Amino acid sequence: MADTLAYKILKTHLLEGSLEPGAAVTIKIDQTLTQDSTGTMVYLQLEAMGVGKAKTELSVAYIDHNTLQTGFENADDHAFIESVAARHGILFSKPGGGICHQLQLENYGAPGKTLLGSDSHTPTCGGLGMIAIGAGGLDVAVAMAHGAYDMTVPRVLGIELVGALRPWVSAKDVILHILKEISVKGGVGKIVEYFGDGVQALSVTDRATITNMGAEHGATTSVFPSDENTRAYLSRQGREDAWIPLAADEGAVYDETLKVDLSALEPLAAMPHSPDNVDFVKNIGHIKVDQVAIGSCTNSSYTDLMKVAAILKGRKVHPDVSLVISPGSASILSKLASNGALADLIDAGARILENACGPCIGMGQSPKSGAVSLRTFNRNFKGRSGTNDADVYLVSPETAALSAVFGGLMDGFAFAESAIGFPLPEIKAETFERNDSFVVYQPSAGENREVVMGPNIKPFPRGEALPDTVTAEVALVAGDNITTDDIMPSDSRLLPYRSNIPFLANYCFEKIDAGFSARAKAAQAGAQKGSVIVGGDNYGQGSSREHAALVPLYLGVRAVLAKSFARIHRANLINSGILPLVFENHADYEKLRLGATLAIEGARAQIEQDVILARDGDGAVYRFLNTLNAPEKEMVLAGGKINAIRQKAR
Ligand code: MIC
Ligand code: SF4
Repeated sequence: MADTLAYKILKTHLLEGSLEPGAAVTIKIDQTLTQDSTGTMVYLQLEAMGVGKAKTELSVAYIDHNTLQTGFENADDHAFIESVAARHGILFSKPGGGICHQLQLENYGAPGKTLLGSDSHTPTCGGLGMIAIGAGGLDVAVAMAHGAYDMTVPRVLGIELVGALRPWVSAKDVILHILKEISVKGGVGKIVEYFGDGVQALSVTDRATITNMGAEHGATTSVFPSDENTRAYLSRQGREDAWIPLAADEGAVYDETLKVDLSALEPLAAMPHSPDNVDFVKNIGHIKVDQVAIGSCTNSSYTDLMKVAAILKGRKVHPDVSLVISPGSASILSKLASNGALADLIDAGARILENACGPCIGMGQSPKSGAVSLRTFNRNFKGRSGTNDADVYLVSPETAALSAVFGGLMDGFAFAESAIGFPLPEIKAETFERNDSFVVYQPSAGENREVVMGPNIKPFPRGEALPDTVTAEVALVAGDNITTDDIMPSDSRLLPYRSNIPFLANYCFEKIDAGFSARAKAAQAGAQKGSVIVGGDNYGQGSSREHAALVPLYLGVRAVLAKSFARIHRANLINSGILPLVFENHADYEKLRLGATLAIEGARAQIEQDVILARDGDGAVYRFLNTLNAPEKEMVLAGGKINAIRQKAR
């Protein structure tokens, strides 16, 4: 049978189960990555498993999110991660080396391999022809302990690319166009596979921009073929030996297809406050801009920054604009320094930040009140910048740089046609010296290395076995597309506490309902002994942070009742022993009010049924679809994944 590229890679990694859409399978994981803001939980969990050297071919622990170090907390987390990495033979990438996804692409990604990462943008390496999946921290810890990952087989959406991009239009516009077409939930349950003649017109870093932002439409991952462009990229990174050619079989059939004519695309922007709220830059008009931020794992490659430098060379950043740039890696910054582009950026008035996530996760550079901020990043959820009333637009590096000069949102096409327009120079691909200065190679599993744990690192909460009757109070009714940033906000104030769940618990849902935490605590201490959260469609979209499940677990949340769930968050709830239940009748969502009580009687037996019934205080019965597969049922019954693993071992 002719296979899609995605299924070809999955087939060579299949350990258990059969590759059919919707089936539960276990696949072999070749590589893992963690970053520091999810990493402390991962390594606490890995330590709790009592295993030795990581079973993967390669595992890397990056420090890139919490690099402000405003107090001892971040630095303590780094030291903890470094010590555990040493115990398990995991490479440690120090702060300053760059952003995990960019570094993985440059230094370790390889076509045909699988990668599991505790960050939702792990699919960046899909640009190299890998199956790279973002997951909750516990799943990544298990992958390191056992070299395997349990997943539901996705369907494959084939996106055929034809034509080639015109100047001033770039990979960011391709993925913004796709988000406009399929929305923030259009990829859920799917792998997006790119094919067609247009693929060859895109470099590996262009492809990585597109697969990176596949996280925003909710896909399990996105993947490009591995071709001569892939070989050239790897060879420029000094790793041609990692190259193999890979593509879908001739005649492969996709579950769905979509066609994108690259030559027809124009500069686009995602408007506040969602990555799929996309329109043409020319339609949005020349709105005044206060801040421009260039970087993030989506658009911080050498080519991206060279384009920015070429646009800024000899020009000045508009007096009303603050332009900040965070390069993707130390190698990129070093190259910009040696070829003079860094001077062009600085001379134009750009503020150069550390090679890290920085403003993308609200670690500094929050814009002023009511500001318009243009960002080359991937998420513009309300408040994520650290300024709740800021309007964040997501754009390409070209659009960002031009707009920084003009002080307003600027369409590259209009610029190119104007008297001052100039052709965007072709950026010459560069050969890179590998920069190992930020990587600590752990020679062997130093199991005797002591784990270094600062006072901010608190134990993670553990679930309890599902009781026979679950009683709970509705502690929150939320709308559609609730993000994990809504559930567990992250910014420079809260990110230092990623290893301190009790502290974070005070801020759960803070931005959308500041009373939630107190209500959940009261329900936990009261007669119902716990609470439920009611949500709309695509509940839990966005990041992979399992804090969005661990904090509710700590607060006594027993179930989330929603119209539908985002993939990673659903898995994180189950891993924590929290029931994700899907409304059978969406009209019931309207009926459940804050403070209502609910009882799921015979919950342990009901877990085996297709429909789970809950009764409210007035006797009304609500019906929920049970979407749990067999291993997921075991986890919910046991009160989470770690308990289930322990039970199995016994
Ligand atoms: C994000 O972009 O939201 C993050 C911060 O990288 C998260 C991980 C986290 O919350 O630590 C993600 O994308 O998974
Ligand atoms: Fe870091 Fe932003 Fe990428 Fe998340 S999306 S990994 S915060 S750069």
